[in-house]
Amino acid sequence: MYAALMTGLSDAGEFDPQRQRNINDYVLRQGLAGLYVGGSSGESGLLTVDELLAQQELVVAHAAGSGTTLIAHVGMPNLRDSVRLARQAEKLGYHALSALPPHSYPFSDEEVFAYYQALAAATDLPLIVYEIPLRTGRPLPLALLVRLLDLANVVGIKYTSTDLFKYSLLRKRQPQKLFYYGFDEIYAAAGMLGTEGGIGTTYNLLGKLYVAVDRAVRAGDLGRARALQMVSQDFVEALLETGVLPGMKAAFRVIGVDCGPTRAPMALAVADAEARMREVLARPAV
Ligand code: NAY
Repeated sequence: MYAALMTGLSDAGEFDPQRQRNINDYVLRQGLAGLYVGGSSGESGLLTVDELLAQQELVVAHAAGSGTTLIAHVGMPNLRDSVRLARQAEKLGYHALSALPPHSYPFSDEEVFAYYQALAAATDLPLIVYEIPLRTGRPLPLALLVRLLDLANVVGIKYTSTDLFKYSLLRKRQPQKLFYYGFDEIYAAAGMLGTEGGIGTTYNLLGKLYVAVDRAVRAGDLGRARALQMVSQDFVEALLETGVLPGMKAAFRVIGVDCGPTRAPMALAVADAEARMREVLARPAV
């Protein structure tokens, strides 16, 4: 189970190394397998490539010796930047890469395929492709996902879609690949169909909860899995009102992790976000 690591910013909205360390310190104590660095949860769509390169360096130095598996997300709107991030991640000793599909224009299936083919060939690192219609504007066809998983160096997929039938069909066609599910609030449902793990935003704060959900699913204890998943659902329901990332940062502030705001234009949707987060975090866990 991997936290899609969040990013520490200063009050003025600059990348803030100390605040990044504050987040890292907390997340590294959650008992997770590793970190997914520079993804959507890290506000990568709002950061510059230089900031993402600096964050990669900081996280690898901070996590050194902790036994944490590090996946660098390198999916940028253009292939050049993605390759630049991927090559640095390889040099720094990241264990794997992942990337959003090209997402700034309505790209064709062949453009998406060519993007992943070039990225997979740019380093020797294993690559995890990504299905996330919420970010790309369209679900990738099953046949394209099957082809992408056949590419050399591609070891698996981060699947962030509610289409669990397509998920199952893809697993059936690519049984040797790794499947990480990306919607935290329904992880157990995908887990029931079979996952190698999950990668998510709320794991930053509730990592231990997701480790427990995953264990319950694997043990076949569906009653416990459901009860634990409900805790995550209450939390995500509150986040959907505050805005997911701004609300997560409010929740971090509530528990004393100084992480700063989100980068504009991303902003809190409500004025009393910290009070809401305090209330939902005070509810008894299972
Ligand atoms: C990342 O950094 O790429 C992700 O974390 C993707 C996974 C998240 N999905 C989206 C659409 O952002 O963790 C989820 C999501 O925030 C959570 O399930 C709440 O809906």
